[in-house]
Amino acid sequence: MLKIWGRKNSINVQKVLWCCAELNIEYERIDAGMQFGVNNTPEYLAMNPNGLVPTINHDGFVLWESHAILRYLCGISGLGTLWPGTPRAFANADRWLEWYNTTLWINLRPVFWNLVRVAPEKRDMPLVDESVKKLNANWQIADAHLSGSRYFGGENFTMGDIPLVQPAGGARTARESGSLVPRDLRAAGIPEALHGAADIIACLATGEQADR
Ligand SMILES: N[C@@H](CCC(=O)N[C@@H](CS)C(=O)NCC(=O)O)C(=O)O
Repeated sequence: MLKIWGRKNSINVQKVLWCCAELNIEYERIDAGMQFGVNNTPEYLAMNPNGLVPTINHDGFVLWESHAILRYLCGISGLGTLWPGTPRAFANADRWLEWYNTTLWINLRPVFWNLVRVAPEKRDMPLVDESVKKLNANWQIADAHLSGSRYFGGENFTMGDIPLVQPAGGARTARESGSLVPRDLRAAGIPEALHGAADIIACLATGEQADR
């Protein structure tokens, strides 16, 4: 049985839970991180020296880094579906996992951190403003891509959609609160992209907010 360590309101844990839901992978989830602790214990640090969530143990195989976990799970249960079956189709999906980590998150993090984690009087608003500009340019790239493609990785739902749909929704929420003006991403509102991940949708919809 797959074991997943991580609180379910973590955006990185949610990627993994959603992937499991898509692939019908059964798992046991152990709360860890923030108020739950666990991630600072010697036992946990022996599995994941970063002390971050998520971490998985699949029949003795331990892995951390949410996108590596996505690739692993899709590799064992999603070949030909979430992990597309040709090198080019795979690369088209995989590109968005890379883009999230190397491009989008770099700009999203300061916005999230300051607006959600830091008290108003301590916020670095010049950094937020600068990051929002960069983020909007990022979202325009995603937007333009989605104008010619049903999903990020092509005409079918792939692993490449999983990290991007959620922050697109988060960006939309931030826009409604007046602090961020992202593009009108198809991904932000496409329930079809959410597939069968009912528990993740519920988690997002009921305001169990994604935290880092
Ligand atoms: N690059 C890592 C980042 C993991 C990460 O930053 N996890 C956050 C939660 S989303 C964390 O563990 N924060 C500390 C905590 O929850 O106590 C990944 O994608 O798995």
